[in-house]
Amino acid sequence: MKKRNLSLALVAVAALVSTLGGCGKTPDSPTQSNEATLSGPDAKPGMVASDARLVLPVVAGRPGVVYFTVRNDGAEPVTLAGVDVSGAGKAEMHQTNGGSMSKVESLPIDPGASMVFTPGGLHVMVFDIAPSLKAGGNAELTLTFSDGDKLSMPLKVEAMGAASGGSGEHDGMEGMHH
Ligand SMILES: [Cu+2]
Repeated sequence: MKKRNLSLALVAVAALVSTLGGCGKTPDSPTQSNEATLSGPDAKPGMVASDARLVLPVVAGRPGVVYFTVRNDGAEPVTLAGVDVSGAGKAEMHQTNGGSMSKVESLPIDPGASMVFTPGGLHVMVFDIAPSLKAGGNAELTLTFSDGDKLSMPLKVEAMGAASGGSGEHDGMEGMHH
């Protein structure tokens, strides 16, 4: 399992290098310069994120919710310590448990593990959403890790109910455990 994930990571590195550099030289393993490429301020090495979407609230001014998947392809455990959505005042990680939800301050991710933020489970609650964020548009989701590294990705903006019919988990705030 570990070996397979390492292979995937190397494939990802090779793909990124060929995309960015086009130098025609694909190294067998990450070199110093590759690591520099991947460890920029907005690309934590070994972390892969996908499927990020922001579901807008039905009523303007209420919180929205972000779902995404993040995978640790690195060799070390990491801890997701915060989230940020461009155009929003505040974003918090939450965990839904049955009918209520609680705030998640930090989220450890083991090597090879994925964290899936999905309706009914982990999610990001987004407050003070700017009117400029409209269904069909795009924003940016930035993850901040406990070591200060960040990972940014495009965020699709959707209307409530567009994809799943809505989970209802953000219909009310009475279940919050703050
Ligand atoms: Cu929530």
